[in-house]
Amino acid sequence: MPPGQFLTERFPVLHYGTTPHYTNLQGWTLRVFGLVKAERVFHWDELINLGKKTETVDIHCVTRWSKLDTNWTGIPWREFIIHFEILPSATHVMVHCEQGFTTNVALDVLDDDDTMLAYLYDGKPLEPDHGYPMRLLVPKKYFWKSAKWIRGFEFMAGDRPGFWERAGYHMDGDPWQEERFGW
Ligand SMILES: Nc1nc2c(c(=O)[nH]1)N[C@H]1C(S)=C(S)[C@@H](COP(=O)(O)O)O[C@H]1N2
Ligand SMILES: [Mo]
Repeated sequence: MPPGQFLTERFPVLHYGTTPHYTNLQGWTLRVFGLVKAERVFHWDELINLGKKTETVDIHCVTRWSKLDTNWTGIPWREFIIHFEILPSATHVMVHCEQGFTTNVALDVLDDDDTMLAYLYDGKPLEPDHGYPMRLLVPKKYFWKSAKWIRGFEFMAGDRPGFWERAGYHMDGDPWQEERFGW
């Protein structure tokens, strides 16, 4: 366990704002923009056919709960990014979600085997509260970086704070280093 964390068996729900609900995924899109050679808009059916894997990982919330052996299925980040060209000047990504939530993640953090665009939990579609239809999963970082209800990735040159980072949380958020706050 990372320092300062306690174990929970539950799956707490934590977010700012309200839970979005979708009646269908017809109009759902995921937009890739910023420092890419050409902007892309992915539709649901297209996106989930880009690749698939299942992994079991531990998750750590900055409010000190950790949950072990959580099981997720999604599109591996590395299989996702081969479908567009990221410009060499890009170093970070701003993740954009429903209702304006954002979080910043470094490209070299995303470029790993354990990051994915997750859409199943324990083999079933995500619960609305946990990010249906799709969330980012970055298990190496505090769980606020695992943005729920994702709608876009903006590739950036340099880092910029997202929603919680502007509120004082750490830009990187490594639980093993206890990078909780930015000040
Ligand atoms: N869109 C969005 N994603 C979000 C948040 C949020 O407020 N909005 N909160 C983050 C925080 S602080 C945590 S701890 C996790 C909680 O995920 P869970 O509700 O599935 O446990 O979601 C993260 N993703
Ligand atoms: Mo959190």
